[in-house]
Amino acid sequence: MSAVDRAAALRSEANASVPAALIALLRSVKRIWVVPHERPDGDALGAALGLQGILAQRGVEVAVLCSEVPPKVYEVIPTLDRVLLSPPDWTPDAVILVDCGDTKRAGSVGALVQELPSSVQRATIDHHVSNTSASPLEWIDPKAAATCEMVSLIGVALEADLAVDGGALATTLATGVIMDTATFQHNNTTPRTLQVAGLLLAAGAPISEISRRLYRAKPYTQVQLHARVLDRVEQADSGKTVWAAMLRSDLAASGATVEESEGIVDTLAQINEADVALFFKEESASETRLSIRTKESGLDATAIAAAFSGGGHARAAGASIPSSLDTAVAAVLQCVASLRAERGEAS
Ligand SMILES: [Mn+2]
Repeated sequence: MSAVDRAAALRSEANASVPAALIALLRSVKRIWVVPHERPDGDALGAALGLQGILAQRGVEVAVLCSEVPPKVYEVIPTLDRVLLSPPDWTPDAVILVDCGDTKRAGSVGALVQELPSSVQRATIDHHVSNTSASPLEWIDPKAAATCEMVSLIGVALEADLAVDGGALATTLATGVIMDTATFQHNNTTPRTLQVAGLLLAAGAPISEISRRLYRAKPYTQVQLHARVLDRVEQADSGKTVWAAMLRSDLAASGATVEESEGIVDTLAQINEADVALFFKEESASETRLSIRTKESGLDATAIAAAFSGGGHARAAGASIPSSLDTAVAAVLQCVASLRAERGEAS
């Protein structure tokens, strides 16, 4: 089935899902700003640049404005270099926030948006359940796996050519879908997600290569850093808790950047015998960062984080602890042991 046929098969879903007022806005604008959230990820960038690619086909001038330089890993998006870090010299007809609900999440660009005249229309496209806005120009769909799934449906509703530029637009949109589903592994993946992904694949997105670059590619220094830290993995609570700590000296020794510690906690969380995984990062002599992962049957990660004024989700949470690494490790392990005892777990 061709991309055109696949788009046609999704058209009634797109027309039913995308609010008519949002489509009317996108059909009428001449110049807009599209703003992803601060510290943007692949979904926020893919949604913003994907919307740019779709609207460019209608002759709309679109500035994608971001508060930070996008991380290098997102160079998988062919048009990443079109992200602007400062506003253009024109006032837009409308501003669209993507992958976040309000301007506070858009960093320094959010402040610029607030300063725009009130005549500039505001719209939002987001899939976060915490977003409760009900304006017809704000399309919030918590059942969408990614904002890029939603922007793809906008492309279908506007009858855009998603196969344009040798698959560049499809690649941009697929990046967000693959990012937010961890390549269709998370339980947010729905039949519609796969239909959209099928459309993007048919339109030229190299799904396998995008996934490899996002999830299965690392610089040598990152592997060295992970090896050093994981070499010191320890067990507590008869193996049900596992933990490891990254020292400041590990960065110099491996030549890695602090961002390259990303993923260590996920490796710890893969250990079969444990239901709580803890990763400690020594930030300074008196500051330690804690990341927590727990399994479905295990403790609530937010209960551990809350004991140290942190937060997050039941399965993934974190906290910044104003103590030395050794003191923080001892306090957190003590806390986990107490929470286990409260649940009546045998020690
Ligand atoms: Mn997202």
